[in-house]
Amino acid sequence: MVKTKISLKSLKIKAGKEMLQAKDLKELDVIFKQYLGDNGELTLILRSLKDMPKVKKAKIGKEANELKNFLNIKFSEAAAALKEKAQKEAELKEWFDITAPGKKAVVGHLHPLTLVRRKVEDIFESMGFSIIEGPEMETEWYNFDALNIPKDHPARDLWDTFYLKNGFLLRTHTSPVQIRYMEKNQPPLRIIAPGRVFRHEATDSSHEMNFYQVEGLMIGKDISVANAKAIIQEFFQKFFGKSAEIRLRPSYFPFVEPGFEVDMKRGSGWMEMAGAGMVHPNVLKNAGLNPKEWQGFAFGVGMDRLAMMKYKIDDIRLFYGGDLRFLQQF
Ligand code: FA5
Repeated sequence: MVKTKISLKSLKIKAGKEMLQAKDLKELDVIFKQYLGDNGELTLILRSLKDMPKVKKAKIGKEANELKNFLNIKFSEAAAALKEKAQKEAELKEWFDITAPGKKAVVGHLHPLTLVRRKVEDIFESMGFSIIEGPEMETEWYNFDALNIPKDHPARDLWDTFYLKNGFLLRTHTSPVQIRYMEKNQPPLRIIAPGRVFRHEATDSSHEMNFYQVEGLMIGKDISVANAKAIIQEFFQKFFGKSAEIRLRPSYFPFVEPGFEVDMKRGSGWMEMAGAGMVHPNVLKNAGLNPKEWQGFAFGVGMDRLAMMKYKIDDIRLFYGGDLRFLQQF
């Protein structure tokens, strides 16, 4: 008994010393096996327990198992330390060419439609307009009824959209924001509402089913068509430069009276850029305002069309294709 006890004690010291001397994981593994491998010194002691008398077996068994746990812990600590040491040495050894050119960080940039939106916002802010946002998922009331487009009105076909299972729809224009804003804010007021809109329609080079508009609304006691024309013209000239040529063409929108379309000269022809008009009395009423007291104008500009004209892009679908060859030009 005394002998085994001594040998357990000296085994502990010896194993501890050897472990510390191991220069790498390979050496450590050899030492581990020497004690705890199949025929390791401690393994042999543990295996011999079964032949010992009961009392001795209990005592030595306890101590030998404690030593086994102790050595296992020490081995894994030593292995972790050696691993860390090896890693540090490898890092130091790694050759570093200080003359090599640095890696260029890839810097992203804004999408052309974002650039346009920011410019539009800057211009209108400089003219005293506030920037308001409305939801893309709308109710039929705000997108149609409140804008003087009741259920069976043929104009609903012009703004056909995607109806959602939850009873909402995807807004076809930014005009619902007019109502939402007037409900909560007393005139005089001037706002723009930029945002994403959706249409259930076939796409072509100038039409998308998902695009961006910016709504404008100015209400006061005596706001007239002359104000509308002046603001719209000022905006186009600030956005495109003094040479920008626009025309107002009579048109029909149920939520304005009179209504017109704003076209911009492109080459030998014209491109439709916006709808506009004097806010219809029914729209004012639907938003809780007295049309005898208040009047004003509204407009809705296609922001994709602004970007197309500004950057001379002939196909609207390029904005949504995600083609980096196109996007990296901005
Ligand atoms: C409207 O959406 C009206 N809400 C505009 C308005 C507001 C009129 C306030 C009067 C008062 P319209 O459907 O014409 O109107 O669209 C307005 C502008 O959005 C168009 O002039 C055009 O520039 C752009 N646009 C319309 N449809 C598309 C489309 N499918 N793809 C890209 N741009 C479009």
